[in-house]
Amino acid sequence: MFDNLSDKLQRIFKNLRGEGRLTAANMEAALREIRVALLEADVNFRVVKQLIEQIKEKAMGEEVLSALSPSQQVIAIVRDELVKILGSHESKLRFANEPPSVVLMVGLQGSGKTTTTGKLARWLSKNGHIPLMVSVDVYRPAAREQLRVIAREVNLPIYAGLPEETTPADLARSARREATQTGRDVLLVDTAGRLHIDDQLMTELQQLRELLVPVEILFIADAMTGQDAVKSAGEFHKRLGISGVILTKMDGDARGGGALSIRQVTGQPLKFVGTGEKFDALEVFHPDRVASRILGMGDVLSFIEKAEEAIDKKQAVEMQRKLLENDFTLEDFRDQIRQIRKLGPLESLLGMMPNMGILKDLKNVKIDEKEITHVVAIIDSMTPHERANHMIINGSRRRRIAKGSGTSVQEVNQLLKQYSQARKMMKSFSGGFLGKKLGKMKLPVF
Ligand SMILES: Nc1nc2c(ncn2[C@@H]2O[C@H](COP(=O)(O)OP(=O)(O)OP(=O)(O)O)[C@@H](O)[C@H]2O)c(=O)[nH]1
Ligand SMILES: [Mg+2]
Repeated sequence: MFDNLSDKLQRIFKNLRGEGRLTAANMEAALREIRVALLEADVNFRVVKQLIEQIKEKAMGEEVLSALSPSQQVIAIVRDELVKILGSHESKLRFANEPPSVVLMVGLQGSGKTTTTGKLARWLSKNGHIPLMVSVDVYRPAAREQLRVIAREVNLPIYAGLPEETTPADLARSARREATQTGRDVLLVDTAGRLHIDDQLMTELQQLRELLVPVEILFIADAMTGQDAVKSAGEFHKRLGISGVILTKMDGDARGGGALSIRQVTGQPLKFVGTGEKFDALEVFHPDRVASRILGMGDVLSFIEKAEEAIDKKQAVEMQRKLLENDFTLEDFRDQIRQIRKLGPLESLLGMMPNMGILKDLKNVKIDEKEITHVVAIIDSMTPHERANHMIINGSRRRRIAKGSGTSVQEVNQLLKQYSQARKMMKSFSGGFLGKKLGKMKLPVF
């Protein structure tokens, strides 16, 4: 997501870098390009207009008279304004004082309500909550079964309903009772979707709202429908009063304009984004990090957070230190290879890394399990001394290591090459990474 926008903005900033100082003329040209880039990213035109006006006002005003270079100034201003339209703070999920907190999942057909209910239940349970799910979609025979299957997959409970419970209200009421009796603190209510916003759907949702008094009414929108998602969020808000939005299928929306327009157009915050079909593909929406990601500054924070989920905190801090200090030995390389398997799809990690531009070629690298086993065996066959200092591994040591690990000298050579490249890459992360070309790399990690 945001790939094109990010590329374009970086190019604009690069051009500004050559300018000695900001003038009305070069600023005007840059603003024109920024405007086009935003519109091409499918950002709502009113949002673009406002954004450009604000950037202009700031850039032309006294705030420009600082020690920063023109491109730094513009980046800072654009970033601030982006954060403003995205919402200055992340919008946390709200909880009721008296459990269970009821969360109503609403939206058009196929937007991802049921899938996101499963993802959110998983996210809640990972964050110290005890959720219960219920589907009140009584219209499509397979709908409730779908949530049952999902509940089994994420290994979390669902209220399945009794045969005589045939209306959404019946099911919702019983589910809430069950949540109270079994000490579940959040009840996620998956509702039926419609092709269009119609009165019947709205009446049903209004009834559920009155019955359940939900603490959150989350509008689930398909990001791939672009401005339509923004528009229907606005309509739902008018008629039902939503408290937040979850944009799904961000993995399929390269432009990302919906995410950039939701808050401004609907007045409601984007709380999460769905980034894949798997149940862990749900991310809290952090406006500041997303703004940084769009501007190509990477998203080291999201990366660390993701790493922390898989690796323990202490290790993550250590890894971060090593990344920054370039103190990255073969032993770390091996540990990282082991851990990377826990981190999930490489692509989603790479998207969060700084300077994605350079790393783009790596997007298609797949982790080969067999290769990992070999790499681990090779490193295990080294002496501690060798692991700490790869420079001493000469020809005879390489032969010994190959023999010891049941691999070949070529494989040992290849591994050492990969390791050196990884080190180089670490260095490029830790500072002065701009402009360094990494070239083609074939790595089992990163
Ligand atoms: N790639 C991708 N697919 C998603 C994401 N979220 C949902 N999907 C897919 O979108 C399709 C529809 O999802 P559902 O959860 O059934 O949508 P729904 O809103 O419950 O649909 P109805 O109940 O028919 O209104 C499924 O194939 C999901 O796997 C996402 O973040 N990324
Ligand atoms: Mg559904």
